[in-house]
Amino acid sequence: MYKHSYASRIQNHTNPAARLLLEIMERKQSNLAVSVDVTKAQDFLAIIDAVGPYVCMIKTHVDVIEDFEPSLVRTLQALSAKYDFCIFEDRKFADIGNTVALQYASGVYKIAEWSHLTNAHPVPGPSVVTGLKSVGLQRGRGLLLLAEMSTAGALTTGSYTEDAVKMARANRDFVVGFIAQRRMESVGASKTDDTTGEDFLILTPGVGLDVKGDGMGQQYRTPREVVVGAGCDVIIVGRGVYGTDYSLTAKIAGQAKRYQDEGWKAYLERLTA
Ligand code: S5P
Repeated sequence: MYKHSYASRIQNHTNPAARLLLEIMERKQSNLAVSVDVTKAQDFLAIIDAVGPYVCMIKTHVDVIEDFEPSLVRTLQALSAKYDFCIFEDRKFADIGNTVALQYASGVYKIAEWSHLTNAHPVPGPSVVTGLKSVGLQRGRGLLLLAEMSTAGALTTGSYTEDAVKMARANRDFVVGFIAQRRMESVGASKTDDTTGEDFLILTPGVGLDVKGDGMGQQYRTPREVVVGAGCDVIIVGRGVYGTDYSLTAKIAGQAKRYQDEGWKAYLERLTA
């Protein structure tokens, strides 16, 4: 059982984005990240305004927003300051180093300018980290590698996952952890997760309290299964929080509070088990 508290782990990280996330988690007593996957800027902002008090992080897919304008990012940053949450653009970079550096810094979205954390598929090998790091490190940004996915039949298993952990170990100033379904410290190591002396942030999607899947391959586990059973740090919840009617902001806020409570209760159970 991984028993280290979020507060005690801040000192294990030099990366400013990793430290900020752990500080916010402790301050707000929240290990909930809400993934806001909606296509209208107005809905996007209304959901963030509703869930803001309950989350440590907002995860975005900016490229699905149909009426995106650069001002939306400034509003998002203002909400991040108002409600005290980190921003994680779930870009899933997966190209050669030179291309991902351009995609991260430039284009319409200029992700590196506003997103504390982003992520990458390890599939191109270490050069994907080198490219992103050349843009993000100097700005105090952090990277998560997708070591495992939540979907049925995902190819992210065995030696692929092990190689993702190796890529992270070689870049600990920038790679702060993983998108994964369990802890990763013991992968490729002969010790248990909590005795390696390593500290990766484990952010875990595929979390839901009411349903087990979405009919398109997504697989859900409960916050307790993820945090106590698998030792993960942050639960990422999308549709389980905001449902299908985005105008029901009081209900959305209630769901966020429900997931915050469940996630934190599970964390306290893990610490004291
Ligand atoms: O393995 C993964 C990795 C990610 S980042 N499985 C996922 O579902 N995600 C993302 O988490 C996905 O892109 C989506 O934004 C979110 C899950 O949303 P939900 O509505 O199924 O909770």
